Amino acid sequence: MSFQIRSFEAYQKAWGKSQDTPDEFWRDIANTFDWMEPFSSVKTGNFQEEHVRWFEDGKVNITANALDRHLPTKAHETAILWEPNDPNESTRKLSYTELSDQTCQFGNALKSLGVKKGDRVVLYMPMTPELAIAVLACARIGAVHSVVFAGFSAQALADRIEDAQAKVVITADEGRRGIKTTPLKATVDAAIANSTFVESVVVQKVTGADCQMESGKSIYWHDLIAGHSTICPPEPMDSEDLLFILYTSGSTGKPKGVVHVHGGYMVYAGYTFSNVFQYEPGDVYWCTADVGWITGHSYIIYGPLLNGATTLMFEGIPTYPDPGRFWEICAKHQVNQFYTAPTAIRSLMAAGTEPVLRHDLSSLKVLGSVGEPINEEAWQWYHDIVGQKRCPIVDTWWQTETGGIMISGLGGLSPQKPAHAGYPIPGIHPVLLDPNGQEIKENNVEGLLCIAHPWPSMIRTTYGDHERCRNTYFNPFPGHYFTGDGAKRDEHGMYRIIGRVDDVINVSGHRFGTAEIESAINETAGAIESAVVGFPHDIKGQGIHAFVILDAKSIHLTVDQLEQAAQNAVIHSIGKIACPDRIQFVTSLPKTRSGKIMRRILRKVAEGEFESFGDTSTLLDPTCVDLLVSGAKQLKTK
Ligand code: 7RM
Repeated sequence: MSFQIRSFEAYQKAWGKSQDTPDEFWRDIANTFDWMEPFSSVKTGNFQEEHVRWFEDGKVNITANALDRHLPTKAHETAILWEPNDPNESTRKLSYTELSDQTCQFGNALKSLGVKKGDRVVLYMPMTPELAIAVLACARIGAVHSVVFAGFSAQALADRIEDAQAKVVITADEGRRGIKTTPLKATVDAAIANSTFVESVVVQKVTGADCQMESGKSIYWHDLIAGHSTICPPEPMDSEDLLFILYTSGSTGKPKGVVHVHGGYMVYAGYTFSNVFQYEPGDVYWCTADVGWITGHSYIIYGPLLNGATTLMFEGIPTYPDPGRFWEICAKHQVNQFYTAPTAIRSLMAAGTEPVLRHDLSSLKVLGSVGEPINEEAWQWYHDIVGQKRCPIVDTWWQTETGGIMISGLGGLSPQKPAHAGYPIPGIHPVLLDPNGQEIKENNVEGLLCIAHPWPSMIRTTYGDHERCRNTYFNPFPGHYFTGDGAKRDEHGMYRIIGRVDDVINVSGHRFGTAEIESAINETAGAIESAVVGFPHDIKGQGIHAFVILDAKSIHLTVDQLEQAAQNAVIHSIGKIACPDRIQFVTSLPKTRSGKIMRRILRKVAEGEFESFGDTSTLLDPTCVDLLVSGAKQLKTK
């Protein structure tokens, strides 16, 4: 791509240009893509206005850029390389022609179900090529995809389907991860039992397990596509038309539907993929995320395909059949860029170096990290053992809301420092603010990480509730986008992300709001009130510690029964991934006279920090702290 930066000096120049003449900077990059009609302005509006629009009046379809554009030169090159859960099953390869044909065919099939431009389609699928095909097919016909991670419960799926008012749900009979199978179709059935919106359910056969296929509503993928043409012209979309909704947790209330659009998202995902990973033609790139998260959207599907890359998709888990699986796949497919999460690195680190060293990893050129701060020990292991001290690490900081990587080194070009995400991507202007909104100009001081100017793939709205979007991201510090993260900048201008400053817990790189988990726990019979905090966890980054107050009627139950009930409540309303690691039953919570829970105290207790609680004079009942401490000391940890 003509926008690929090739030296650190060129990066500095590009960043400078992006600040001096931002419209010119983004116009040139946007014009490397195919537009059906040119845009009349690069950017309209700013953070203080209701809306920011990019590439207004331009007509575009992201799939025309991710597929059609490559057909003249890459028709037979591999677009998607798929590695199944079971290493003895065969790999699948889809060339750009095959991916394009199957996308078009499935697009036509969706149209036959009545899906029209602007309709929402929910995808609840395992990591198969069909998931990528379904995503692209929605975009192709102008439908809005909303992928829901296949580990979420029926309740969580139902909430998302209802919020998006989805017309069609696409799923599979079962998902396979390691030795486990999950009944996806049955979960969808439970989720849509009371839905008034869902008209059809499309089911990919993965394991061949029997599923209930109610006639007139459910149809198998292979039956649905039969007879449909592989020609489906890309729907001309306004640059600002919705591409997808992806739900993510915040500090309050239900998960928010983060909205991204065709034009700006395309430009930024394409630009960042090329530059951060320094992808070169012929390389094999692998991101181990699930498409159910933003990382999978931007850096398994869209970013790589926009660049005509070969993107590897893996159905399974890092530890099946053994903890050498990632490295076996890297060697088997000669992976050049490998992108994973610190939690995976830490868990594989625990398996020792032998599973890594028994594979030939000489093809690797760039290693990436995403999802949470990477601790120095994990960084060093990744660098020394996986990368053999040869490969640069790009520690990529970004969010569902940002659409693409915001702060990161560019593979092999930028100076690197363990645990530091590094420098901003051209076009991105990070600032650190104090709680009063004053900019912190000194170095090595922690501040609230904000972004000073709009960028093309910024969140457009939270679906169905623009007010919530304004209040969460743009109103806290007028004129800025507020990230919810704390960060420090060193004397060289490199950023180190410290972590969330709000009530969001990051478990294995997955975000959960404490409020969301608390309301799940409060559904438990006998639970009166609860408070949830994160604590440092060796593998997961953060674990979940729940403090729960029970009513007197629950006293006949054993602690194990009560604990099980509370955990089941969370599994039921969110999914296993949000299950608390520890549940501590308490008789009271540390509240101020105004009734606010002092979470600072709970965090200290959960961290095993049993002294120096600071000022507790505003507590209604200061003796509550001693009880919390003695309870925590007795708690058996799992
Ligand atoms: C891409 C993604 C976003 C939150 C974000 C941070 C944390 C992500 C890093 C990181 C330190 C990183 N989207 N985070 N990447 N913290 N260094 N490289 O993860 O919406 O699911 O989460 O994740 O707290 O606000 S996300």
